[in-house]
Amino acid sequence: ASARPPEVSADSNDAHWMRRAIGLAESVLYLTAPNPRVGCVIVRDGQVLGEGATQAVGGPHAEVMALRDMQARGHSAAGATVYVTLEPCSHHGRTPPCVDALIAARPARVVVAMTDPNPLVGGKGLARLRAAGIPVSAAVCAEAALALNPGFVARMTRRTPWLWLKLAASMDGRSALHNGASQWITGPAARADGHHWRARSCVVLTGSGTVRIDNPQMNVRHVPTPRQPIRAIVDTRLETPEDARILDGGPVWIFTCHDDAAKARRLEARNARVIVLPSVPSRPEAPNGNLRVDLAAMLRWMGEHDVNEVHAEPGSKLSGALLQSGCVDELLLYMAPVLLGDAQPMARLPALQNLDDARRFEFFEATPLAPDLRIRARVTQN
Ligand code: AOF
Ligand code: ZN
Repeated sequence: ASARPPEVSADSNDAHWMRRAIGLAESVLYLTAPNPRVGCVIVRDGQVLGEGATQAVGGPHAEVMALRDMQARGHSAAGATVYVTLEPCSHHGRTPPCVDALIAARPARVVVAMTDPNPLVGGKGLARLRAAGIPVSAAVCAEAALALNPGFVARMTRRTPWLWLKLAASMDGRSALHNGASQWITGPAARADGHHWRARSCVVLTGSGTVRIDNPQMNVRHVPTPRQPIRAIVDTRLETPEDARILDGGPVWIFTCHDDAAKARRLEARNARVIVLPSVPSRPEAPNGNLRVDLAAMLRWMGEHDVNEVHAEPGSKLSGALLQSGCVDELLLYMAPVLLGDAQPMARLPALQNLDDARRFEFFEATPLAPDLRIRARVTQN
């Protein structure tokens, strides 16, 4: 047999097995919050000895699941390579350090996709493996691994969650009729897809206007999920009705600037938690006008309360405010093949004097969800 250059074949195998580990992490997309989704595969001579993914918070990490799977199949890690999508943890959190379990199992090598942005780990896991004499390779499929956990990385590095803004609009960027009539603009496929994004999030966020007009539940329905996200409402004047359907079941966070203890007590009797935050002018260009909740302060509060991913589904006013205050990381734009004419804009933003002041995005994905289209756009400038 002709010998292939060993480093080339090793590299392509590494990417192959890491992609399998990423697939395992994707299988727990709805489960692990606030922990990151991590996958792990243990391989020897092209054979999978064991594999696993992170369990619900407080449960075992991916490496421990894979080692248990390996032992249950009657294998040991001698001579094997461990592929893991995130650097193994080196700290005592809710569970003991995965590096200890790996060092005890003594694989020939460990390959990771990315280091753990958690400052409690941050390279220490890799250093401990190397110090124990186990060779480590890093940065295999790093971009795909990062995409598994944008919110965990955001919370660890900038202390605020990752925020998706979902907008459903006509081709002319309109969301509802001027008379406020709320109707489904997009079809069932787009609606089900929206529930997938809710399911992966820690928090589903909307505004009190939407709660009062549409009376939505904002929970996950059209996809099976082991966990419901927390629902949250931006409610500047604390106007959420006590009989709103969103308050049925599960915790709801209400962010307000209106410190009304009696109303707060009535809402708290309905499972809500009322969080009073500072206010800012609702229109930065007209600072003496109305006030609204400081949305950046809300995101900092969420970051302190273990929120990785926020899925925002607000009306046009809060959509505009989130965009204007630089809170949006990505748009999920569901576009229906319809023109609505003079209706509500999908996001209410002030008129521009200068095109240089326009908000700019980068389209990076367009998916047909017949009859609609899902466009993903990254914010390039806040
Ligand atoms: C891993 N493998 O599968 C995950 C890791 O409180 P604990 O013990 O569950 O620790 C949570 C931290 O562990 C989390 O913040 C992150 O740094 C890391 N997650 N590490 O080795 C895994 N999910
Ligand atoms: Zn761990």
